[in-house]
Amino acid sequence: MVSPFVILWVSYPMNKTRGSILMVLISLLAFGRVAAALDAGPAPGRDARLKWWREARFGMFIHWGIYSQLGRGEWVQFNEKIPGREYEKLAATFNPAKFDADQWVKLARDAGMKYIVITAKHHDGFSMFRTKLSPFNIVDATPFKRDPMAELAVACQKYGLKLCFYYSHVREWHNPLAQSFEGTANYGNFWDYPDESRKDLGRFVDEFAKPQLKELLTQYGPIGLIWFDTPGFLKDEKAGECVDWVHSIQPDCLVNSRVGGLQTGWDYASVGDSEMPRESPGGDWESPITDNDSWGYNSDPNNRYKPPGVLIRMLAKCAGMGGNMLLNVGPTGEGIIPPPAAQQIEAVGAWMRTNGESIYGTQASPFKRLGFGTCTQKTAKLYFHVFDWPQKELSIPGLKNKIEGACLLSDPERKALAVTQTGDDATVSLPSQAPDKFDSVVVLSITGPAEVAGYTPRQKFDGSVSLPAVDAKINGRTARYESDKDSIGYWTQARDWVSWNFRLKRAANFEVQVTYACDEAYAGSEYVVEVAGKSLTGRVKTTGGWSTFLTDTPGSIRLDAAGDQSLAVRATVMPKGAVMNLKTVVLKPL
Ligand code: H79
Repeated sequence: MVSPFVILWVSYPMNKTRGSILMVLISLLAFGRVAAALDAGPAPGRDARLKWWREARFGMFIHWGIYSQLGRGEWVQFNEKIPGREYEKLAATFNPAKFDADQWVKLARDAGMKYIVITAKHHDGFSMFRTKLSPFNIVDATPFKRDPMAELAVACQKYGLKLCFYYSHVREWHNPLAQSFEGTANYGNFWDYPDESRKDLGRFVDEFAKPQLKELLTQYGPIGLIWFDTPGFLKDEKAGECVDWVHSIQPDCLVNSRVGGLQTGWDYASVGDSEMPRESPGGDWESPITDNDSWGYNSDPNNRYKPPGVLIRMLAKCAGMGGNMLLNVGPTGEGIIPPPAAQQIEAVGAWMRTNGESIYGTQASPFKRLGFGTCTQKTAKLYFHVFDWPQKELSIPGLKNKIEGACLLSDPERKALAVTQTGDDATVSLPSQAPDKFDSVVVLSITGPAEVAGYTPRQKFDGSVSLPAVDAKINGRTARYESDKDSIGYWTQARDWVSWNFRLKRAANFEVQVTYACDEAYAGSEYVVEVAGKSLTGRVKTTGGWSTFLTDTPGSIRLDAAGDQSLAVRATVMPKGAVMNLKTVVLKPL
């Protein structure tokens, strides 16, 4: 799986002195089990339950609680070790006069989202709904006195969205029974409740979490899904009980994978927080992605909101990998969605009104990789999401189906675009201007289910050929593709070598550009690039580290024959224990 370390680092910029080891441990604890869990098999009723969710592809996540008043995220109590007595005072001042359920749900609806998932109770233990289980709740402990979940249920009904709840079933800082110690770290409330022997996660789940879930599942009509988080050391058996509990109260309510560790039985997988997988994790999956640097409201003026182009492309990429995007907003203590967030989401909505057909109810791309963007599909339709608009034509590599027609999704007349197909190579003529700055969708009608040949890199319109690590054939013992660095690493044996097949349209003189990284202690290997019976030699220099990539140009080469070619990179001399981390070989026409 993609290292959640990177994602956490991005999501939670923190003091570097806390160190990266901590981050790795956290990642393993929070998400390390998701990869294994993705293999959960079908269970009775699961397909039926998932029908709306598979169609939806896009939802809104809302992190809102009494912490929103402070503007330092939902972890503020833990980060600042605020004593419970002190933290409880935040309830007395919580009066979100500007909260308007209708407005929030309408914003989500206008953005093209089909469900909202709101924090019913986060780790701070404050219930944002009417509950008999604890007086520490929005109805009984605040001057606001209203139950926002009841109001959201009405609005969701009105706009046709599914209401769903985030519920922290394991980690809690208010209830003294909740889990603290998580093996290597303690993310519980150890400042108010230092005696670990008095904690009892099993009792917490049975006596508190389950009864609260029952309230959530009986007070607001049909609930789309329960979004569990941070299972920590919850026993598989207990996690299974939580799943069964939800299904026994509302059989159609979905449960995400973070209910527990390795166990099966949940309905779909949540990947890491703000994780954008590099390739499809397979199965039914969703990525929770926040629209800024935080989940709960962050008032820091340096807080960055993701621009619409980033959000639109993330949504298309999720859909292109067969998954959903759950886009988070953090409303303020006054109850408003921060205006920059609302504006970005409205812009995504404008794109969705034109291009929603290429997102809803689609399936993952049949192509392993497309240089210009991604692809989604429905029966007899392929939607190419073009992020980087090419000059004149779009080349589609390795499509075996007959193409019946092509058009731009944004064109109200659906004017036909010219298509040429030779063998499994297809090109679609494009207007010179991209219809959308971020993602223009080209629709192909095809016969039958999409059939795609193994990917062979093609010469681009500008005559260049790009051979990325991900498409290389790796011949040998230890060398392998590393997705986190998008390069070929572990090249520790001189006899290992890599090669690519590629297709040339026009003969030319090419400069050979090799992009690699090499740590100082390992520099000095000699490599050769072999193509069409010719070879060039280069020496590996240090780039400053294994993830710092530089481009080397060992020379130029003439390729005469158009057609299928093959290029290999080998090591001839390896004085230290490794060759390089090889990212790409590019042939640039001179
Ligand atoms: O609800 C959001 C997060 O609060 C929750 N999941 C998403 C959807 C989450 N809980 N735990 N984690 C994520 C991972 C733990 C991150 C931590 Fe930290 C890093 C805990 C301590 C260091 C972030 C930075 C929180 C406090 C400091």
